[in-house]
Amino acid sequence: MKQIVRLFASVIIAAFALMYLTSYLNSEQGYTGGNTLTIYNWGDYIDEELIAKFEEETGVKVIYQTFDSNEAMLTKIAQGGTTYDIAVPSDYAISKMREEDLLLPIDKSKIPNLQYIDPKFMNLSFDPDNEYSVPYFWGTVGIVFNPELVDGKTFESWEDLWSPDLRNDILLVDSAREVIGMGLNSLGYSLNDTNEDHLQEALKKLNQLTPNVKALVGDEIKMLLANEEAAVGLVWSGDAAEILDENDKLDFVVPKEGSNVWFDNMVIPKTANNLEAAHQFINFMLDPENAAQNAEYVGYATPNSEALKLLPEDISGDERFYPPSEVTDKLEVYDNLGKKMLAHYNELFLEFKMHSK
Ligand code: SPD
Repeated sequence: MKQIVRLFASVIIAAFALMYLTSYLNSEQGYTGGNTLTIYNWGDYIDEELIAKFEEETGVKVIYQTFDSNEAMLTKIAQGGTTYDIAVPSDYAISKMREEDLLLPIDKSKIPNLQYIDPKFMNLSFDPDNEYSVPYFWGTVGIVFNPELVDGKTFESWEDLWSPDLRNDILLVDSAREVIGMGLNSLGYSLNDTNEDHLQEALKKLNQLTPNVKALVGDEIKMLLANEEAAVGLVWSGDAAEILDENDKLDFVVPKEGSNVWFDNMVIPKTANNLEAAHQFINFMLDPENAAQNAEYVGYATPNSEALKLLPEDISGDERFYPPSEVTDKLEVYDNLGKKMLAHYNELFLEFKMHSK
């Protein structure tokens, strides 16, 4: 009898362990069930208090996962096996996801707060009519520098990064389009250039930068620059805003040859499970108070004109992070260069990374 009880107990324990393991693996892979919402966003890109507020207001449980590049996000969603309800790709990645039929159309009747988005962020070329995406944050790419560590040097031009005085003193954001784009821009080429000679010239130019490159890093770039572990960084504008908030000795510029202006939008992947909650979440993030809280927390520029009015003037009036249209009109948006060319950009980036090791 004792043996039967022991066997029964072991079966029960094994069943509970299996249930726990399955639910853990499911949440790790973005599988959802019940009233849950699985979000796939960039790291450090939301005020987590807003997730708690959304859960409280709606009763929906959020499973939150992060990525560190459009390329990583695209690969994961394209390979299938995940059921993300929301993802936050950038411009060219949205165009690619539309092309590969990875997105569901947005039901705008469920997003009344769309009225607060400044029209200049709507109907952009990567998603005309915003059929598949809703603006989240936008920004530029530029140089953060610490005037005290660079002997008063200025960074008006990308070329300034190649100065021999900056040996082992530059951190680069670990992202293919940004780094290859910088190489192309430094030579006066478009950051969407597909001419093989120009791309090879850009790679050669970038390889010459390697003595100055201390490391290619992800979100840690903010902490490293704020803590003065390096004098200079190639960063996204919102990260720069956060760095300067931590250490006001530093400054941020967009070099004169030009740079990238980018847009990160919320989308609903085709494999989503909870469309109702996905629309609820998008609408929630567009509520002006929530959008302002989020923008103040993460440091990135909000496309929400009502939220902008709620931000302190020292944030909304800072043209380094909210550049006017006269400035952004001269910058380029990344094009969707097509599968083959995007893969080629990634290969060139890997070659550069191998060279800088
Ligand atoms: N830590 C959040 C970073 C988000 C940056 N998105 C910019 C994408 C530019 N293509």
